[in-house]
Amino acid sequence: MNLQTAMMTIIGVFRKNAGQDKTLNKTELKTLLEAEFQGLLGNAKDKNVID
Ligand SMILES: [Ca+2]
Repeated sequence: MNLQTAMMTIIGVFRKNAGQDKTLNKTELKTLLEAEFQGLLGNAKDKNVID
């Protein structure tokens, strides 16, 4: 994956989670992180750390 493709992917994921207002609120960010970094966050002992 080249840098341009990577950027497009990041923007796509952002848009997918940002919704109509095109900004990520705390809840949307959390959803994004949980969806995209499942393996990483799955190891966290306390899920509230993400907050
Ligand atoms: Ca939003």
